[in-house]
Amino acid sequence: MDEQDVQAVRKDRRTMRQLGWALVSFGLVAPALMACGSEDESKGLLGTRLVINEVVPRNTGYWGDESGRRPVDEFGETDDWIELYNANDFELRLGGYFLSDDPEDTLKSELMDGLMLESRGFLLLWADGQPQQGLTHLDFKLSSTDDPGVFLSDPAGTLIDHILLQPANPDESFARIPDGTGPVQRCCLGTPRTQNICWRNDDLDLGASGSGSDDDG
Ligand SMILES: [Ca+2]
Ligand SMILES: [Ca+2]
Repeated sequence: MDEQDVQAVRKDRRTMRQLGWALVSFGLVAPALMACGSEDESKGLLGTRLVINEVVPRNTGYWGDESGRRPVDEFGETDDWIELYNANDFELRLGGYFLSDDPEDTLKSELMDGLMLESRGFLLLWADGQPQQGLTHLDFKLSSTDDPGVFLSDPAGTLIDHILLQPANPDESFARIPDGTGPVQRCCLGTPRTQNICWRNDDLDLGASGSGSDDDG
């Protein structure tokens, strides 16, 4: 799909996107600043089997896994990341799908031909605004304070899934538990390219006594 085609899809699907965002907005009712481990109710709008499984909007490269793997891209950059999950029983071609951080411009970053996702597989995409770095690099960066969420649209431009974001601490994750179908939980650490597990303050040996006296209502 070339740039002209993308523009045509944008025009044709504007009404659909506006309808989709109206539905999304319905769930955007004054999200309070929650602690890690709390739940949101973001769900796929159309019951799609390709979903946004996890988002880390303030990645610093830390991961509690003992394997030594760190969530950094091929260039060693600690870019923010989005994990997709294919809940289908078959492999998916991801070329033509769209991701965005803007509910009013949901066709911001088109996934390119060549990106495949196996059945029950995870794919990590870097929200770094550096598409020149490869197929897994998106046209936008996430802002942990300004972006309302992450939005996934199918090749027809129809919004099929979203995860709403809230102001996040470093390395906090917004993750569906269980993978692919569950509600979104706010977790203390991400699980890049693996099954979502919600690390909570009590699970982590951070050498501190846990939450303080945040006046978040
Ligand atoms: Ca990068
Ligand atoms: Ca994960």
